[in-house]
Amino acid sequence: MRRCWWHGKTAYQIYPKSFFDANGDGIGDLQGICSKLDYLKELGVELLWLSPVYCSPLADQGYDISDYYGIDPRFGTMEDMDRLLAEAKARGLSIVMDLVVNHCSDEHPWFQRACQDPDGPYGRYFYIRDCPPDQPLPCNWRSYFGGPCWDRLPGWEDKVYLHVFHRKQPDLNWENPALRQEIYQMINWWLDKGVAGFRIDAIINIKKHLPFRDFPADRADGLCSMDRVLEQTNGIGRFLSELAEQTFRPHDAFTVGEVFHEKPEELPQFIGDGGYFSTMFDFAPALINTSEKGWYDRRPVTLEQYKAACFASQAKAEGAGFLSNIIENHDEPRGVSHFLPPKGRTETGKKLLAGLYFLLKGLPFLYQGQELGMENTVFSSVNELDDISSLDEYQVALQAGLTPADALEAVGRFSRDNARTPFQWDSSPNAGFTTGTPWLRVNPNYTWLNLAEQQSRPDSLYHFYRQLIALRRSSSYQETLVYGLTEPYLPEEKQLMAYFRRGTPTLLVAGNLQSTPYAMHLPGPVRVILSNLKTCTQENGVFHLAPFQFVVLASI
Ligand code: TEU
Ligand code: CA
Repeated sequence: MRRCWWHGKTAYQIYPKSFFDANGDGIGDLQGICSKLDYLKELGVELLWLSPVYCSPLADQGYDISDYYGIDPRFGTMEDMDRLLAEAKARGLSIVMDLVVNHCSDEHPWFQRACQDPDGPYGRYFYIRDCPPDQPLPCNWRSYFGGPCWDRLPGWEDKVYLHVFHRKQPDLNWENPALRQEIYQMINWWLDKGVAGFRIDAIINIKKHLPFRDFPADRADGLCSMDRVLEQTNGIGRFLSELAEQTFRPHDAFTVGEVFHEKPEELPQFIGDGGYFSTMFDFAPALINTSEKGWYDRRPVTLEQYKAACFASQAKAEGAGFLSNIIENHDEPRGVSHFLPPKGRTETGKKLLAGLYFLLKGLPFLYQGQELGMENTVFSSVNELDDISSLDEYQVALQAGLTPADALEAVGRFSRDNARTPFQWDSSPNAGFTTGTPWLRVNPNYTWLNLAEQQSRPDSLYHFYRQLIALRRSSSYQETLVYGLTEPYLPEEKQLMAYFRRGTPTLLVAGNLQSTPYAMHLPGPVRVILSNLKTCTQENGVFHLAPFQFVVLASI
């Protein structure tokens, strides 16, 4: 594998709306991020991915862009952005922007012009079809946020436009070379400005299955999941290689694709040497136990399943490319609430999960608040849900026959809002996030779960993450932890998740997945490099792992 400047770094996702509010309007902003750069530097992360801060009606929290060249006033100004870039650079931090080019906002001038003149040049920026009200829609695909992915084109009774996400997110027509050039120009403008690269949103959707046609319905609504459609869609490579050639490659930009459902044999084309992207997220753990029926039908995840998913991905990526590892992001429940069994939801268990995912091969990403072990919040009413996806899933659950209370409980476990509650800085009102009223209710546990508390306590999860990040950067272990092969150790042991990272020296990463002790046979004499517990007991070739104990061992 060709070595790249970003391989040894740790990445951190900022969800600007919920990070830090500098002006007291209840919404996090760019000045807020700027004021916390020293904090991030101290944590040790070096690549900062910002969820969208472009001009947007915020129907999908910024993933609906109305001006790609502008900063939304709620987040700040272009001067704030320039300052952030400069201040980050001065600290050796790289800014990675979110690139949302499968769709834009229905308030983008392109779409407004398309509505005025569907047959004109901007009409061809979108997918617009003739469809009188008494005719079936061009196809029966279900939007990711529920309902058909076609809506009436504003101002036209007999025309519809495609939106695979929300109706306020019309899909851009990548078949149109003029649209593609417009996008490349915009990307190069940002790269020339000094951003290090992009996290690329929902990119697998840019190639449509054409001509539009129905797929077998998979729910009573007569619609078909986009996942099924994508499985049968081919030919995205042409767009992605052109995109990389005209933008990323000449800038040596860092790119991480949000790619669900790539075809397995395509991995080297996506992230191998000379691939479309630098890396892409490994969503295998996030997809465990997902159900075609909806969130209400999802069973809890076990750590044993988590282990199997991680090992399968490590094997798949070896020799093919460098994946990015996460336990959560702004679309997922909090990792500690989702992956840990109830008995493991302690600081010890949180450190176990942290260590197990962080030391896998690949680029580790932290999502804001993960370093504190921020947890899912409690929704006491459907009115507390802000996220459009959660509101749709609530309706799906009701339609499946759940009581309102059960529907709320089910949706609450997976709601994207779990990750979007404000960052918990300290125990002052609103967790120190804002002096105003936060746009989304702060998790009430901030009184004890907050950064200030953890900074003051050397054995906190926050300091454990700092150790992990420092370990991966250290001169002694970086080569092993970044490039060493991952080789599962005793994989058939249900209670254990352990793997070697092969190198000089080879390290053994091991965790007890259950609430009972576990005696792990050692491959040879070892010393402890890192542990989530003070006491480490080994005798006669056996390491006695306490419940949820996590260790990193090196041979002696
Ligand atoms: O997500 C793409 C995506 O597939 C998810 O929306 C997923 O289906 C959903 O989260 C399930 O609840 C990206 C962004 O990460 C997400 O925040 C946006 O809403 C979406 O694209 C549209 O831009
Ligand atoms: Ca603000």
